[in-house]
Amino acid sequence: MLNTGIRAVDHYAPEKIVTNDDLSQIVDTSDEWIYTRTGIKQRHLSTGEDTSQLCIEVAKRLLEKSGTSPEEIDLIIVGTISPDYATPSTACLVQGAIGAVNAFAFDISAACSGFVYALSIADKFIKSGGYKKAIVIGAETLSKIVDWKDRSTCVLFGDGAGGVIVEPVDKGGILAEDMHSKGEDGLKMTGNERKPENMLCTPESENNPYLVMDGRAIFNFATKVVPHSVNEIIEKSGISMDDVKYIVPHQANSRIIDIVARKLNVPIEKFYLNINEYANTSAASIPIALGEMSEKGLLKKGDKIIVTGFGAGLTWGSMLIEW
Ligand code: 4VN
Repeated sequence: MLNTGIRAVDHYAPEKIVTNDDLSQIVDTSDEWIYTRTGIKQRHLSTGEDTSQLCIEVAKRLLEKSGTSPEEIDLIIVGTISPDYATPSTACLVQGAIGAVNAFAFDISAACSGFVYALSIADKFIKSGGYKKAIVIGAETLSKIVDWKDRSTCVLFGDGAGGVIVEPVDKGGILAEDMHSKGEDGLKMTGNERKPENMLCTPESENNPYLVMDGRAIFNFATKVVPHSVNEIIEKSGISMDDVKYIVPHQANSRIIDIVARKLNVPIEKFYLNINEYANTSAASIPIALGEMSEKGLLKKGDKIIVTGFGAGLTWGSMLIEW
C-alpha cells in the first residue's frame, strides 16, 4: 500500500524575543520561577503578524525548499486555535496568498494536537489516491488570546508556525498512528468563549476571551496519556524503542517531558526539546521542532521518529514517521 511521506519541513517564528526577565517587568514572576517549573527561557512574540502571515511564510519556504509550484498543491490544512478569523479559514488565506489555485483548504481545531490531527487527516487524503501533494501547518499567535495580567498562564505561551509538504511514497513515511479525544474533560482548558447573545437572550455571565487552564489537571492528564500513547505506537508497529531515533513531543512543559521519559524508561536525550527558546506554541510546537531538527541534520533518510501531541479538547495523538 501507498504511504504518506514528508517531502519538506520548515518553520517560522516572529523575530522579536521576549525573555523571562522582560516578563517579570509586567507581571509578578521571575526567570527562576518560570525556568524551574517549565524549562522556558524566552518566547517569540508577534509584533503585529497574525497567524495567517506566519503560515504563509512557512508555506512559501516549503514550496521553495521542495521545488514545488503552488498549482501542484491539492490540499492545505492548518491546525490552529488562534486563527485570524472564524471565517475565512487560515488555510484559505494561505491558499490565496501562495496562489495554490488547485487546492482545497480548511482549518482544524485540536489545540496542541492540531498538527498531529491535521497530518493524520492529510495522510488519509493522500492514501485515498486522489490527492498528491498536501501542505500541513501548525500555527499560533497565542499572544493574542493569553491574559497578560495572569502570571500563571502568560509566561507559558509563545507564537510561531511550522509545517510540512506530504506526498505519496512507496516506503517509509507515516507508519502508525494513535489518535484520541476526551471531551468530557474539555472545560479544563478553554479559550475565546462566545456564548449566544441576540435579541432573545443575554448571557448569564461574561464570556472569558482568554486561554484558561486547570494546570494541575492538564499536567496530570498529559503525564498519564502520553506514555500510554507512545507505547501504543510501539506495539502497533511492532518495532522496539531502540529503533526510534527521536521522540518529538508537544513542547508543553519540560517537567512533563521529564516525567514522560521516566515513565517510558527512555533516556531524556531521545526527546527533542526546544521549549527553552519558544515556550509553548500549541499546534506549532511539533513542526517547529521538526524544522529545527531537519536544519541541524538530525533527521536522515530511514530514521524513525515518534511525534506526540496533547492538550486542550482534551486531545492527544501520536505517530510513527520514517523520514
Ligand atoms: C499540555 C500541557 C500544558 C501544561 C499544563 C500545566 C502546566 C503546561 C502547571 C503547573 C505549573 C507550571 C505549568 Cl501538559 C499545557 C498545554 C497547552 O499547550 C498542553 N504547564 N503547568 C507549576 O506551578 O509548576
